[in-house]
Amino acid sequence: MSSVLVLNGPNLNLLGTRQPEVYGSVTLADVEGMCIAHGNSLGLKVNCLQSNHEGVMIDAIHNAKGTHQGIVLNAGAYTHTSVALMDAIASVELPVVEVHLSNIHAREAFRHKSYIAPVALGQIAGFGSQGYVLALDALAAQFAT
Ligand code: DHK
Repeated sequence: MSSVLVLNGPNLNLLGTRQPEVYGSVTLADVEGMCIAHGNSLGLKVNCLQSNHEGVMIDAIHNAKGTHQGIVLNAGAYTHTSVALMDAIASVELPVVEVHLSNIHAREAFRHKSYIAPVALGQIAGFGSQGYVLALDALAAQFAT
């Protein structure tokens, strides 16, 4: 059975109460539960991690090599700043699907730039928590090829 890491970055622990008009009213626990259940339906084992710390996220990406076959990543604001996360993804050579709850391209200009996008399989943005489900579908399809 393939394993997928669902990795959420800074401030996503506050989902549900944080700017619900932007990020929706579902909590991180809801998102993670949805990912585990949808993963099950696809025959994927889903492990979830959230951290507010860039180094912890980098360690999690390194540790995913050999233990997971793909990553669903919402790097939060590190998306727009972190060369280190980009390098970590490039180093482990695992398929990564970049997810954003909001449509980052319809927001402030500084959110249009993603350091994750060049090293990701693809990007899903603007579909709220459904984006995580779509990302798991994309990885499952990738594993089947
Ligand atoms: C989440 C964040 O925390 C922001 O910093 C990003 C992303 C967008 C999201 O839409 O999920 O800019």
